Amino acid sequence: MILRRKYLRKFYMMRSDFEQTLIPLLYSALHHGHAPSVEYLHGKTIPYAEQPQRIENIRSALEKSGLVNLEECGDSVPKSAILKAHDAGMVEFLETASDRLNQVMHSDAAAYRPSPDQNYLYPSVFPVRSSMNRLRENARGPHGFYFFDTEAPIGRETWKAASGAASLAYAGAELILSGQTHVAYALCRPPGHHAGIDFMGGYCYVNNAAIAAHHLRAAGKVALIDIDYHHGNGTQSIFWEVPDVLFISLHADPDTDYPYYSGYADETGPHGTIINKPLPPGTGETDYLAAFDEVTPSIRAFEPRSVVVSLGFDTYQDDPLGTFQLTANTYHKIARRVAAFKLPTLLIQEGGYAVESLGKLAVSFLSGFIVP
Ligand code: SP5
Ligand code: ZN
Repeated sequence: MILRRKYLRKFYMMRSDFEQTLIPLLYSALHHGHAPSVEYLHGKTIPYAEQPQRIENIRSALEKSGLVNLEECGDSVPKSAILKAHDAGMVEFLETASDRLNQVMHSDAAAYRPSPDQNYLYPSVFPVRSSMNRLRENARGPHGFYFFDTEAPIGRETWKAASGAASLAYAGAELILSGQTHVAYALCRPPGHHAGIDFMGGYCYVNNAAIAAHHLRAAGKVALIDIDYHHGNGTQSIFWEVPDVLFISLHADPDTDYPYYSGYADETGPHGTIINKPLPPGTGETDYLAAFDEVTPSIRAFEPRSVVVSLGFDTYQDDPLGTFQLTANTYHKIARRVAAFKLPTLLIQEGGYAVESLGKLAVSFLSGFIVP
């Protein structure tokens, strides 16, 4: 982590244990290298919703708000930290796929005429169930062995961006472990919560929140609260059997919403440390906060030593992907509830696609951590 000294001094100035003047905002410019232009929907290509401007809008609004100290970080996450969350074969595939892009895409060139701006590999053949599990030895080609959908295309800079995002999450965990701050916000992009032990998809490659939570386990039990609109299927897979991480997810009912195949209330894990709260399409503030308040006693009973929030803004009323009806002020109310745990808290950026509104939503959320 590259931490500039002049900033370090500033956020040491805390008024008390759980009040501090400025919240570290961890940012890396590496995300710009990853910018697919399209995704598929029902046979059409549509603009890729997960675009770089999302992060820049959040960053500039937070900087203007005066709530944060911007910390620029490099690509510094140890490989061992990534491998706590992910299968080594998947990480190797991702790390090398960017470099092998020409070779990998060229193998399909006979079937189409690649255009010069076609710089992203979209896997589109996925192994299903037990009858298709022999691709592993041949997973270096343009297949979807490590993917569950077409929404995580790989470009030349994708690995660097994903590793850069994981570095922010890891650096945030370090800040908290060292006691330098009680709240930190990692401006991760690409997002991570759909990336599981050995699968990628849904705009996600490396599970930033999971890497941070694994690191924070060094200080005791961790509660990982996922408030993105979509079920954090990747995070759930990573912590399914981990008894000292409580995974709580509030999300759109998988009966009607992506990722469809997980996130039902009966998925509780072998240790009862998975809590899924599927909510109906169109859920508004009152019902959302009531659902949050319902899981609060379980979080307290778990007695975590730190909290990780998978912070998606796709629950916002104007989000183009979601159906929920949360307002900007709802995020302040959610944050007040999280802050009320009075635990060291790491915020990890996940989704949110109402690009022009993201800044005000992030400011509203962070303001919930500032004591008036
Ligand atoms: C990190 C994250 O939020 N990933 C989300 C990936 C969601 N992909 C959804 C694809 C289905 C889109 N359905 C569009 C419905 C528009 N009303
Ligand atoms: Zn989402």
